[in-house]
Amino acid sequence: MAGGRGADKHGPSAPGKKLQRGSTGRRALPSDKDLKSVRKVRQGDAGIIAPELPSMLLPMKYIALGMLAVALVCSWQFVLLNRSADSPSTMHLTSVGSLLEANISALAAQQKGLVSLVVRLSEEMLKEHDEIQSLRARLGPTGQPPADKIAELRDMVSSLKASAPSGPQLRGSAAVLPRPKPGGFPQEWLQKFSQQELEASAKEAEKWRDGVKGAFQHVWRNYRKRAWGLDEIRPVSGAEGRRWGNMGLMILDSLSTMWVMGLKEEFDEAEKWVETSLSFENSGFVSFFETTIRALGGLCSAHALSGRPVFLKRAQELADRMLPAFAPHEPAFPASQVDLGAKPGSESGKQGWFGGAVLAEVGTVQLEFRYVSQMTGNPIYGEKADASMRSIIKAANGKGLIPWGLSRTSPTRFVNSHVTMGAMGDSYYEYLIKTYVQTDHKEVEWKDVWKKAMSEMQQRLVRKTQGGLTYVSDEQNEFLTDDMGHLACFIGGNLIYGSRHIPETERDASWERDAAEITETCFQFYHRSPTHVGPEVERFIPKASSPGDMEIQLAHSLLRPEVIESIFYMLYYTGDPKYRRMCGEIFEGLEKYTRTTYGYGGLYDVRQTGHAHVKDEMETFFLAETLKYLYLCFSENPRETLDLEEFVFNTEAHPIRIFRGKQ
Ligand code: DMJ
Repeated sequence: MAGGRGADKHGPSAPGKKLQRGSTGRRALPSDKDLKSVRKVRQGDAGIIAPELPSMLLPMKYIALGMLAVALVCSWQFVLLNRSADSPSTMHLTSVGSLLEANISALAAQQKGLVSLVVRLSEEMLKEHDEIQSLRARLGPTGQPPADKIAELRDMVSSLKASAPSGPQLRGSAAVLPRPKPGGFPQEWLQKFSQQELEASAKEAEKWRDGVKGAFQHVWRNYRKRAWGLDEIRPVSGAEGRRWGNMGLMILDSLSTMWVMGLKEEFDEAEKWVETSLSFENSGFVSFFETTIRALGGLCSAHALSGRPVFLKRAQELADRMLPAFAPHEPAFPASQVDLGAKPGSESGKQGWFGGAVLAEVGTVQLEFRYVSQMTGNPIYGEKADASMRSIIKAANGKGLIPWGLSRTSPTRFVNSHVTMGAMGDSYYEYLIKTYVQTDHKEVEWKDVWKKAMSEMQQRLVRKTQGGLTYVSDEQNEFLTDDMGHLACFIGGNLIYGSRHIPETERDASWERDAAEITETCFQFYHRSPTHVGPEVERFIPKASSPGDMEIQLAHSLLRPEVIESIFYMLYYTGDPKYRRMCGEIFEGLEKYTRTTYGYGGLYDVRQTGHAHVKDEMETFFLAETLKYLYLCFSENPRETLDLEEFVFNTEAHPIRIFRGKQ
């Protein structure tokens, strides 16, 4: 618990106090609590309780010496008793004499035991004393660990971390994720907020964190009972939901959330299902994009988190079934739809509603396919994904911002002029920076394109209303629409994430400023809605002042994650308690207006508070993303639940391990 430190320092159990004189005038023996405190000094964070050590050392010394004195007296008494028991005169004593002899022997035996006990105790005390003294010597005169020692320790920890091999063979246990440690807030947080503020914020979030876990369990219970192995469950009727390829999409998309929430039993059961019942044979044609981010991403992540080989095996099988959908020529895009069960020789890919290629679809493949290559050692998956991305970048011809429609003919060209951070464009930009992170910041080409795109976005798409709302507009035929979709709200988080991952010398301070302002605007999607659930699209009125500067354009909600996602990144890096409160408000809105008998349903109109407005539809991303980001926001220190130096989220919030080199 975060509050533990303060209590140790000043509370009634302070070791210095306990070792004061007892009522008899002699020094009291250390109590259990005192001994625990001594142990704490040895095992815990020495810097925190170090100031109490000096007051403790003196009594410890006296006690130890006292013990030795008692031991000496006892030994002497023992020798005397033994002598009298062995004396020849006692051989001629009567039965009274024999009784006395027996008593003396018993007494001698007791004394013997007592002496060895005292000796053992004294030895223990002296050992403790020596250890405390050496600890004290290492702490130096201030009682605080020297800064260079701390730096040395940090280096040691990070080099150990870096050299720790990742991969299936070494990650077989369920203990890969560091569990939250009590009270350890990041230094960066502590520079802006006091320990007390951060503790109060974490405390406030406890009920929300338990609530979010409960929300997941509520859905899962019903899914297990009524729709186990199906792609979706309907949250109002409890019937089977939409079909996505008959592959238990709900299970695949929920694995990583269960792991992050520590739902081990549920995770184990899902693993068994993946091992014994998952089949891609009867999928028919499925969306290449959705299958990549939800199913393949879910399996890769389950493997990255748990290290259990079955997930990699099934991920590779799925990737193999998807490979034929990649065009063997320029542009090397995957088809929009893929038949996972296609028989050899039959058509496995086909186009969707849009004849060409959708930017977000063909530009959101790298994290998952590269992971399969890295873990299996077969480069083909990553190469296909990279080729698709390179076809886009080639068509961009040096531009950062690009329209979302591309031709599938060579040379690739753009077939519309709709530039957006929302639907159709979003995750292409997201994956540019994340691929750079996934390569442990080694492949700079992706980062350079991302940087270009972000500065062009700031110049062309980012605007501010008179009321002070910073938003990211779509651009069509070179005109701003002043619309911003919920999907585009991911960009706040992506901006701060990217700016924290690129070299400091390349950072633009305005990214972090815009990240905060855009996230604030996106929160207003929810805050200004009567249900506190945000709508799908808002329109901004640049010349209006608040609150007339934002109007709902599309009023429904699919319980999307992007706003919470950005709040999560802002909290992760800044620690500002206001972000937790934002998530708290959103979560309470979701609980109140979208919870149903069998799950959580989207809303037809976020302005209506009646239950008639709840849809009988629940996307699997609600479990994969919305609940996961909420849970992380409510964690005491999210980076101890999920460390972004070790993992990168795919666009479906599945953590994928950052690749640190060849296996
Ligand atoms: C998710 O499936 C992914 O985040 C994707 O990139 C787009 N949006 C949905 C959720 O809104």
